Amino acid sequence: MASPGAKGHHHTNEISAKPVQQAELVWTFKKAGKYSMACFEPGHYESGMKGVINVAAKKH
Ligand SMILES: [Cu+2]
Repeated sequence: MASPGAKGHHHTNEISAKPVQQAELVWTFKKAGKYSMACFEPGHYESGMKGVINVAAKKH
């Protein structure tokens, strides 16, 4: 994924880490549902580095 200032697009909902580094992205989902997530390093998405986050509705 692109880091700030790097070529390409950058969104607030993305994060990048170098090999062996760790990084954290905290995201608050406002609605239940299925959300797609993926890695956009060249070739990664095509290799299957993607998934779906299933956000369950809050139990009352
Ligand atoms: Cu990747």
